[in-house]
Amino acid sequence: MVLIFHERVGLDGRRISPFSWRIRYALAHKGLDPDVVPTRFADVARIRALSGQDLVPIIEDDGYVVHDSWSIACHLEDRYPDRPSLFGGAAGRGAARLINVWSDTVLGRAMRPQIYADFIRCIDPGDRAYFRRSRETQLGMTLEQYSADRDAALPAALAVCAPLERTLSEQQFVAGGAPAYVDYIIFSVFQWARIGSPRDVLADATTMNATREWRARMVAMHGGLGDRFAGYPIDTA
Ligand SMILES: N[C@@H](CCC(=O)N[C@@H](CS)C(=O)NCC(=O)O)C(=O)O
Repeated sequence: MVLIFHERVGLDGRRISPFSWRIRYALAHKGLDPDVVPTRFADVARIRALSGQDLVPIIEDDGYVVHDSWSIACHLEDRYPDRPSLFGGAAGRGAARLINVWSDTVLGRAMRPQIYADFIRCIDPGDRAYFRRSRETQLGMTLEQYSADRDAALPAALAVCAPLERTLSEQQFVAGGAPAYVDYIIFSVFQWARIGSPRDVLADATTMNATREWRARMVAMHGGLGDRFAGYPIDTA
């Protein structure tokens, strides 16, 4: 078996993508140890030639190419059914689809202004101009303008997590007594925020105690996977 993981990297190999983080955790959950191809934004021609589109993560599994984190998770589940399950069956997969969409559209968007003005420094210096130009075109403003009101916006960003906090105050993991892909999806957004900014969005939130404790459990699992790579830059570049 030849398994290759094309993973987004930033400054000095930092792992900066929430989509890649959820696949990193899914691979660890399945006990799979792929060859990793660190992928910068500048590597888009290679990614396009490989997969016919521009985004990572991508998995090559014995030559079979899968892109999009949700499709990759489904592929891993179907291809390695004898290893620990990511979804816990068809109903679990269906519910995980909702969590995936919620994380990308509601949670991710709520967190983005919290970190974007800092996040640029986590990106490889050679990719920063592209990142700034592409995101500022999408947003219609500078990254700094987008994040300017983030302190005032934080309570609203955390309010979208109220159902998460309630769930985690009643059970250890989103999936119940043990973690599964739903945990990896949601955690990947908090991990992105954790690595992408020196400002901890959960630090002072008394309404987020269970989520903060869950995040610490998630960081520690799979041999401390959440701390395996460098976090927010301490350089001043
Ligand atoms: N729906 C995709 C989204 C992946 C995605 O948006 N990846 C971004 C962040 S690493 C990317 O590759 N962007 C390339 C670019 O902006 O040029 C998934 O779940 O994998």
